[in-house]
Amino acid sequence: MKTDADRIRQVGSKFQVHGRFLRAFPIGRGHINDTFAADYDYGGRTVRFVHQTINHHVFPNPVAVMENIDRVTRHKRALLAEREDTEAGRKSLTVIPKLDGKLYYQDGDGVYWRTYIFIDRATTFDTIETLEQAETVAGAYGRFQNLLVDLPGKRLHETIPDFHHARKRFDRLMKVVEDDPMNRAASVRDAIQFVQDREDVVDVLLDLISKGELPDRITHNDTKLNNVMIDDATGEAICVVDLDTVMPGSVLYDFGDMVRTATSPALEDERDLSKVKMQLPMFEALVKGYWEAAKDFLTPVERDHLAFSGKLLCLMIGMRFLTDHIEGDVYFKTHREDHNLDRARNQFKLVSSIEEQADRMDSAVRDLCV
Ligand code: GN1
Ligand code: MG
Repeated sequence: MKTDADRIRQVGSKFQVHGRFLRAFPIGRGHINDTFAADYDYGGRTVRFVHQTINHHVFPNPVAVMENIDRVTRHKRALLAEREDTEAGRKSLTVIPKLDGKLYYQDGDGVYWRTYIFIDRATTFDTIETLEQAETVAGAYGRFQNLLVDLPGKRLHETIPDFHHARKRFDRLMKVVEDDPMNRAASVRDAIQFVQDREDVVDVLLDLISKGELPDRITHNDTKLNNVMIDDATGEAICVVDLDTVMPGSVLYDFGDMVRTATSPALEDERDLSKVKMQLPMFEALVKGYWEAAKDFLTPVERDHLAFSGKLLCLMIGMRFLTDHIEGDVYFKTHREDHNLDRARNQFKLVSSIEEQADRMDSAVRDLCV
């Protein structure tokens, strides 16, 4: 059987990586793609690259994914170059093309791969530790959105159509409950009920979008805490990564996902729900960091829904985990029995915690966003 190293060596040889392959090892904790770092000897100096799959069951059009990423990262590097930023190479992902210039490689098993320059001397965090981190991360995503406000050219591809369409996510859950292919619905009635009790939440932003009151922008759409690389030396956010879902959307989906992943002290799959809570000081730090970076383009309607967006995103991702549990764990990678169910219950606990503090969150936004 082929080892990871053999497989990665073979993948690496297809890209414009010209050193001698030394070693490869898995990195990253994503639920969708497989990610490896690989070292190459460039005449006595070790250079590290990232080779990563693009899950084409999740992203039906990997070519479109890479086109989006290429446009966005080029735009970002051009702006950094304009500012004569000497760290430009670490502040943006850099796509390394295949030998023939294509942005991806499809191997003999049909798996799509892409290659990036590895960003060194930086770390990502899975759980929040300090208020400074929350502020830094929110600032990084705010600046990322700001940078894309005037991306020239045609609209970006929608790499996963209706990705944050909460109504469709809700309806899909109800459909899966009805079909119940694994006979799991009966054992999770309480979780299903939790969602049904909050059906009104799913249409709030969609209604604003259809009335033209919420702008269509370019957003990251996966603004987890651990998709921002923090510089080891300075503690500053150096680079926003995981650009697969960069596409048109509402900035509120991005802010909400920050609230989801950066205000709870526990991991997304923590089973001890007493540890799962929305910490108001972390929320305030997110608002501060985000407002500073986004105030120039944010509309009043966007600002007024910042607190709400946290609740929506926790509910929406929770619905997706629950759907996947009932369907038989076909979408998110799982590493233990009932993993998706644990994740769903965790997210619903966060929804409840947000509901308890909704007024305080709204007044924090009013106080800080001036
Ligand atoms: C997935 O693979 P990862 O961890 O980057 C998912 C996100 C979810 C997240 C939950 C394309 O992202 O939408 O919020 O898991 N990405 C996709 O942790 O579905
Ligand atoms: Mg992702």
